Amino acid sequence: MRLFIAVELPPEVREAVHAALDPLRDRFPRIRWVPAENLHVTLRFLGELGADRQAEIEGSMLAVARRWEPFELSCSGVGAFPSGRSAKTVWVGLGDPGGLLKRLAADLDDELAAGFGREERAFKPHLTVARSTQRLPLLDGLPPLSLPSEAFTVDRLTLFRSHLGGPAPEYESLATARLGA
Ligand code: 3AM
Repeated sequence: MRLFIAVELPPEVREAVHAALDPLRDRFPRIRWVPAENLHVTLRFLGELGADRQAEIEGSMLAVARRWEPFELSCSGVGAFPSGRSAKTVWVGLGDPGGLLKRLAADLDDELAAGFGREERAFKPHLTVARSTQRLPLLDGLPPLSLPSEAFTVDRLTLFRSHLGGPAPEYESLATARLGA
């Protein structure tokens, strides 16, 4: 199973982010835009693992979640990787003033290290919103976008299974762990 652990977004935030990107989507309709229902914050990609590892992952998620309390995040602008002029990935950044999301991802990484190794790449809080196979000037002359400004609450971790192969991946929620429970 192809697995990852993420923070889900409230449906109204997913829809608002998706709608805010309409002007950009109108300019570049042919790149792969992430459908609203797939928007999430990946905390840790686990990769292909046997179903026999699921209980261990859930145990780690619960151990971490118990040490935390719910906290707030908000959207903070649009960016692109590697750069706005020559982009393959477009993302919406997340305002995480206390660095809590980063610490949560690090806590999860520590908990998973013994069984699953460590994530080598630095954690950057974001929502991936579009992917392109070619590098394109996706953010050149960025049209005005009004991202949702209200904060939303991070109150659980979710283990997702990716089903690839369709026009967009399908993310199946396998388990959740509530922060502070
Ligand atoms: O939501 P984002 O885009 O941050 O890019 C994939 C996505 O992250 C990432 O896991 C999330 C759910 O699919 N992902 C896919 N393959 C990966 C890999 N080999 C990967 N992250 C790290 N290494």
